[in-house]
Amino acid sequence: VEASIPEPQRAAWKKFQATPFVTKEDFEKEVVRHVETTLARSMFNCDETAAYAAASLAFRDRLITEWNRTQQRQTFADTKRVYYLSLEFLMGRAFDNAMLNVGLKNVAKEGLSELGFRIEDIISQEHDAALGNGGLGRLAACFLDSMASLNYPAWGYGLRYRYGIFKQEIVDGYQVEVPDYWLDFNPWEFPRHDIVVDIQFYGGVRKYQDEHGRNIAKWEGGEMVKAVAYDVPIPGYDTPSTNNMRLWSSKAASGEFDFQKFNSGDYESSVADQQRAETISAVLYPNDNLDRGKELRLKQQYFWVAASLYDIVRRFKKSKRAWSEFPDQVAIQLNDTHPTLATVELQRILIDLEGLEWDEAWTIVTKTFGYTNHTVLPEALEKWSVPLMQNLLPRHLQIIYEINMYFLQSVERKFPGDREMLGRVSIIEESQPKMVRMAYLAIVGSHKVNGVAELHSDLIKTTIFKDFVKIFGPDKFTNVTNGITPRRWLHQANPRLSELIASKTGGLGFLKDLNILNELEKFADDKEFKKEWAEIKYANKVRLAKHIKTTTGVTVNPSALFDIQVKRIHEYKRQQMNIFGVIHRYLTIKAMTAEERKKLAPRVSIFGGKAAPGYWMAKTIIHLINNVGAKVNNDPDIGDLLKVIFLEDYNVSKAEIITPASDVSEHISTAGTEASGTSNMKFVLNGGLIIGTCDGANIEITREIGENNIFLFGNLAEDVEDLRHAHNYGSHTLDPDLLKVFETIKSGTFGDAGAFSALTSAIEDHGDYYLVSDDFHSYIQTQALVDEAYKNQDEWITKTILSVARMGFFSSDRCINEYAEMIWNVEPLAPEKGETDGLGK
Ligand code: CR1
Repeated sequence: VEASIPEPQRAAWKKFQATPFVTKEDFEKEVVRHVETTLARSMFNCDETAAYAAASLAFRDRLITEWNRTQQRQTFADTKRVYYLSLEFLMGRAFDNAMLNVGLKNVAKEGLSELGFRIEDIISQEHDAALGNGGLGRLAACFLDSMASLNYPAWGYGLRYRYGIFKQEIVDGYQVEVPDYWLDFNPWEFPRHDIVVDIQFYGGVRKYQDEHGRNIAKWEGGEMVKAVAYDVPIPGYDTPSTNNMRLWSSKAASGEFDFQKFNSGDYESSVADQQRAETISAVLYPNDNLDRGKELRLKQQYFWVAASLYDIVRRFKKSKRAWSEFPDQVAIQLNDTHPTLATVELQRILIDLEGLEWDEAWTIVTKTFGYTNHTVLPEALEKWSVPLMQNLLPRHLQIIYEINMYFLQSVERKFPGDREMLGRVSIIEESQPKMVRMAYLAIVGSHKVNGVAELHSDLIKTTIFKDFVKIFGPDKFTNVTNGITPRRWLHQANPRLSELIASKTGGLGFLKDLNILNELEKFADDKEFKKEWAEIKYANKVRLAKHIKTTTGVTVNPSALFDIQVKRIHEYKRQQMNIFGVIHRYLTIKAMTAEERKKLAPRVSIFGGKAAPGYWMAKTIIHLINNVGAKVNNDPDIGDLLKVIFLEDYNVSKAEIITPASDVSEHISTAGTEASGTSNMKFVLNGGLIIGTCDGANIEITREIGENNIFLFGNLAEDVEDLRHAHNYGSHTLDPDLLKVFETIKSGTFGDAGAFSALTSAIEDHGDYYLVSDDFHSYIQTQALVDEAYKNQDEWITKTILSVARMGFFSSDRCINEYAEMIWNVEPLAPEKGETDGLGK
């Protein structure tokens, strides 16, 4: 490409190429330029919002320059790229992250200060990019950070929702949802109005034979919508590599049809068409671990998958390689089943548009894709109704049937005569209406399937995908335990702790190789170090206490034990068990003498998390937490001994304040239900202990940090089925302490007793599916152990230091290297030597 440009022209471009700023002066110059030109303001009307905008734009320009270089380098090297397809990217704020990753936070801090601003105030101007629900979306964000930091040539592909996850308000104890219109001003995205893809829906399939007698299928008619690309640069930490997250936005295809309508005076319906098109990328579905099967969701999925594949295929075709080399150039990871249609779409492109034979095409497809499963919960496993798909994507449904036919033929060959097996593993469920089982399609269309923690990966092999292990063999199934990026979840969220660790481990190297934390073990008994360690935790608790005061009006004592459970509200995560435990504690304190009360460790129970708008039970849990808080926090008998806080609108930027402030955090899902959990890792990495069940990544955390440093309780996954059976078919006696809690609720102590009857009757009358009663005693006892342990602060601090020292395994860098080696077969592409000149340090 470069050779085609004449030398003098090339020289001119080189001479005037954009140079990323490095010095404070250049940064300030850029900020002022953006204030005065981009924003058309001046020093006289530059408020904090404008300063944030200008400073971010200065960084965006810088990132885009590096982005361009990275893309050129990758194109030139022509090596394999990874494409991470995710309907959710829960990025949070970008500004602080960008400053830290390029190593210019101090430069920006001083520069802003000279211009009259405090950097903290500017950082807090930013609206979270909240394009996700919970762990699955945040995992995708951590992965992007790691892929860039490790110099992998990798792109994220997602949807540019106009509304991210709703904002939660608490009104009279109830959750109220408010739309999150976040695009008013977003300096981090880069619209690519020249990158537009036509996406087709509905219509029909015409089959005919061409002049060579080949059978041709053509998808015709229907509706067209345009997908417009928006690029968000993803800076790596301490490397110039800057990857891309491409988000698609839907727009009406203003084809002839619309103009005709418009000209014939049918203005309204041409506007309606436009709105219908824009609806596709309008809103993130606010469900976590729940599938609702709505047509618009399927439209979102195909729209995003088709645009992304068009882009990927176009890039591949530029290289003029043979199709058989596609899997050597492209690895596509399916983040859950949401993008599974991509396997079908690639098959369609290859056979219908590129003229490949079925088998040749399907070999390419399966070599290209990998599928990550994130849940075993039946209500979260995606299924699409056949009639719905027939209508929206008629050609894809045909291809799915054909994939299924060939697949079932291969099963039949392997297990002759096993008709039940065929029925069980069929991609099409023979129900009324018939359903397409997306997880099965994803397995058949991929070369690797992975779970996200060891227990979870074992469970999928022995339960929901058992038959597929028999069919494909065990090697197709693997585990990649989740991880988190230490850049955001240690360095950014807890700068003082990061600094202290750096001072003892020879600098910030641990942010790139988290195993270096191991060196902290030798300070676990170092008096001076422990003092500083404890001071930092205290300061973080003070910061959270201030946040609690300003947002709820409640004063909490920063010396009390902070017990935190923040995550989506879900029955399987068992916030209800936590609040029942809090009520039990309240009753216990009430029954104590003044002398007994003196011996008690004061506690603050902190909750946070959103309930899906249609999840009534989860909303009831929020209501109960708030009503218990209202009662307990105002009971003069109780004072500082117990406070109950519900933090409104839990999101990524609030997590950055909350996570460093825990003494104990709760990860108490029914064993076998939480695939991994990732906040458990964040809390431990920030010097908090865990109370948790033997579930998800808690098990591996225990293995790494040692069982003396974690409070485990409850029944094991292997016993859950029998317990549930006993509830339904045996005699079901409930825990007596739990029954006392229920009596108190029913007596109206926490307001209208009827409001909470669903919570108690789920346990008393409906089989207690999540084993709250079975685990309650063990939970309460373990909480008492927590109280005891906390009294010995010296030992407690040692435990937290040892835990942090042993958390190296949970870096998302380790995960990404595992994916790269076991699933993607890609190598990092390190920047050339001179390229690092642009870096801040
Ligand atoms: C799981 O519930 C896990 C994340 C990321 C969630 C959680 O335990 O940490 O995925 N699953 O792997 C999910 O959202 C749709 O499934």
